[in-house]
Amino acid sequence: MAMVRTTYYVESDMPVEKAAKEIAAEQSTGTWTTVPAEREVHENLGARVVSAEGNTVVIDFPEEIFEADNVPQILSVVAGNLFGLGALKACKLMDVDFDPLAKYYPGPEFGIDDVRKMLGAYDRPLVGTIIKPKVGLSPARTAEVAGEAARGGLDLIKDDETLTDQAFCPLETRLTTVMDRLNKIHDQTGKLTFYAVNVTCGADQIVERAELAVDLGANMVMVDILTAGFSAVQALADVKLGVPIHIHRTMHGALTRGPFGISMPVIAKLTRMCGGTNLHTGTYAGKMDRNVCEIDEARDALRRPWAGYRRVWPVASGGLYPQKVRANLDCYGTDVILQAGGGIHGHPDGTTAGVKAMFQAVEAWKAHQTLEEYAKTHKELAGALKRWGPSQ
Ligand code: RUB
Ligand code: CA
Repeated sequence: MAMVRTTYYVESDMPVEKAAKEIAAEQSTGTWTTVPAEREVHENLGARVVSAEGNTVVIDFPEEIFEADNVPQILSVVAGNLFGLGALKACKLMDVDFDPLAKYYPGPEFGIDDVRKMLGAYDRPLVGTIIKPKVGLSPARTAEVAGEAARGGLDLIKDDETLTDQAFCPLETRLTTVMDRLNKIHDQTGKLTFYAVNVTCGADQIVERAELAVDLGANMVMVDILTAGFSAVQALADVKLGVPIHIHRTMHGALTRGPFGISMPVIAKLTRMCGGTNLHTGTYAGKMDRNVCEIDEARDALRRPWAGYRRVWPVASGGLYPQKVRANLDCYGTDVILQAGGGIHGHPDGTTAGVKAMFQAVEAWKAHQTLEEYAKTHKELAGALKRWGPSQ
């Protein structure tokens, strides 16, 4: 019988072996006391404690306990009630080996290689931006900012996580206005720029909204995967939208930062299974909290060969600006999307200069030069250094 192996970090006043047994029971066939039919069902569906040492508990769940292509049900098993068990002081789902279930998932329609081909961008990281201010711009102003970014040679422009279809910037008008601008620039320069329009909404509407976006000319869509749910992305992958799906992880801190939760590598694996092409995985230097081991593992979960899926992009984002590029590229390498919002639009000479400064920081990294050296012949980078201080 194939097993889905899970690894938990556990803290409890009770011995770790006992805590492990309680988790295995609660999440499979048991409860706090024995019930008559338990013995009949335990044989086939009971979870087994593989090991319990220090704070690490490894539990195997039989494949049969899962409804294989139902992510909410899978999460209810491996990441459900256990977090509420009174005997546990900390409990974090660190890893899941989804191999027995992977074949039931569509995986991404587009991966790193497809996107590189579409952009004609090889041997370098991609550079993207989040339109800022994150909310409040009209469709026309959004398109202006997008146009300025595209003129700098940017690869990807995205909405922010809280912008969907509000009255001040309706999705349809925003999308068509932005794409109109980007298509004109594409015609003039030959350079494609993706626009990830945020189609996040309720389960009853998301497929329709994403299909409408594609019909209206979207070349990428974005979903807030944790607020919308993994199955929202799976539903989009199932209909084969024909465009890559950018995944924002807003709300992840509620799962990844505290004593109880789910680690980023697990979120990364599920995102890839469900069909995401880009996933925010954090920065090695930037404004958001980080757990370096989890970034490493999430990065690898997206890029390593796995289950025949396409390799997909980690996205470094959150407080990025040219001075933070080196630290991120040293750890991510070139198969990464570097994304800067304030670090591009806050450039003293504006958005186009901000994009150029980001690319110049990438070039400096490739050329093994300090930003200060490179800035001697690159004025946009010099402007960024003046604005945000010396290289780090
Ligand atoms: C970053 C931003 C994103 C963060 C979220 O803007 O808007 O929502 O990347 O964090 P800015 P994470 O570049 O102005 O800081 O990517 O870690 O989930
Ligand atoms: Ca944001």
